[in-house]
Amino acid sequence: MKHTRVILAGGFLGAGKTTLLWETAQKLIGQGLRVGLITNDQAPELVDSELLTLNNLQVAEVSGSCFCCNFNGFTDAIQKIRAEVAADVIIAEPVGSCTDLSATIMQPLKQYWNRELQIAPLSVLADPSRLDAILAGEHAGLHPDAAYIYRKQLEESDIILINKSDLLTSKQVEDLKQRTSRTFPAATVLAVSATQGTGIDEWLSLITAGSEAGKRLVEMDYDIYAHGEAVLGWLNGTVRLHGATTDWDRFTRTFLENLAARFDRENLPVGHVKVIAENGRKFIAGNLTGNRETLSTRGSAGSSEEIKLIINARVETSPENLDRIVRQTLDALCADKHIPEVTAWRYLQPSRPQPTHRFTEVVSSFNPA
Ligand SMILES: Nc1nc2c(ncn2[C@@H]2O[C@H](COP(=O)(O)OP(=O)(O)OP(=O)(O)O)[C@@H](O)[C@H]2O)c(=O)[nH]1
Ligand SMILES: [Mg+2]
Repeated sequence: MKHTRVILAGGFLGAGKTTLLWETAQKLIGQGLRVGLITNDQAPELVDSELLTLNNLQVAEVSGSCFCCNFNGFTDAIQKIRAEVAADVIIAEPVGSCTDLSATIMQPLKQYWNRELQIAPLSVLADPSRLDAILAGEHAGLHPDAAYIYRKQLEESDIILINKSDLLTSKQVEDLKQRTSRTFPAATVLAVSATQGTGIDEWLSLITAGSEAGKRLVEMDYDIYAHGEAVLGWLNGTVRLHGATTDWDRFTRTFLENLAARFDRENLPVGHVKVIAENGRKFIAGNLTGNRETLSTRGSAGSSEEIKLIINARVETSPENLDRIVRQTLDALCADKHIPEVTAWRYLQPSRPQPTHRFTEVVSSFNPA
């Protein structure tokens, strides 16, 4: 069977991975290529998968653990997409709190899947405001061990994509690129905007030019890494709301605003809170990638008597507290107007990463003809 190119697009929670997957898939499909996407999370019921599927993209999901702790689940997802759409390109988004991907994914892929797959360089996205703080030796509002994960993701990357460059002036972009290159000299640094589609062609050219993939392994302290993940409470829930006719755009925005106000008031750093409200094929998606100022929504779910709401929250607090805050906020908003029917609800603390494979040497990227 022909080679399928597999692109791993990592990066911390909220860096813009799913947005990049969507935008890149549109570009590649426009060029006549068949594209498949793979999402990943510690638990099922993913906003990301729903969002991409609603946009008519072919998505496979690995949920229940990260790619590195379920390498076979990851390669099964690759096989499934290859069988279903004969994909020319597969773009995979690992969990945002996951690192050590060069040792646990890139090297095993090169070692065991070299005949079927063309493995692209490890690309890691960074949100400019968090990146700016990390480069200054700060913690970007995160627990120091979560900031350790952020730094390690960049350190092991082949390509660093400074995303959301539309929020910066060109001088700020240049300055950030230079500082990033100085701190992570082994990586190629590009600026992109996943929402505007800029810089993506340059990134794809670099990938298709046959640059080396998984060029280096980095030292990783699994105690710090595990703790950096464990400080995050994780909640994935799906709820159907029935009741009075409601403007769901306003509802979703208010829900996120109330959540943000509560997290800010209680000094709980937000990794990423994402919500999608679906009214048939109409939907609104909302995100919170830090304090209340980071709140954004897009799309429109219109008005109706019923909605499906998926909530994925990653916040630095215990999962029990996160559950309490999300439930209380939703209940208060529903009041006596909506009856919430929970169809799935899980909250957890990510367990210590135990990768299926962990290579200690770099595998040559040689691709047989
Ligand atoms: N301004 C701007 N916002 C962006 C860009 N890319 C992503 N975003 C926003 O950043 C937020 C997070 O985007 P996602 O694509 O969901 O981020 P992610 O990395 O997939 O997040 P996780 O899956 O939770 O790790 C959303 O509000 C996006 O609209 C960009 O290029 N510019
Ligand atoms: Mg995502």
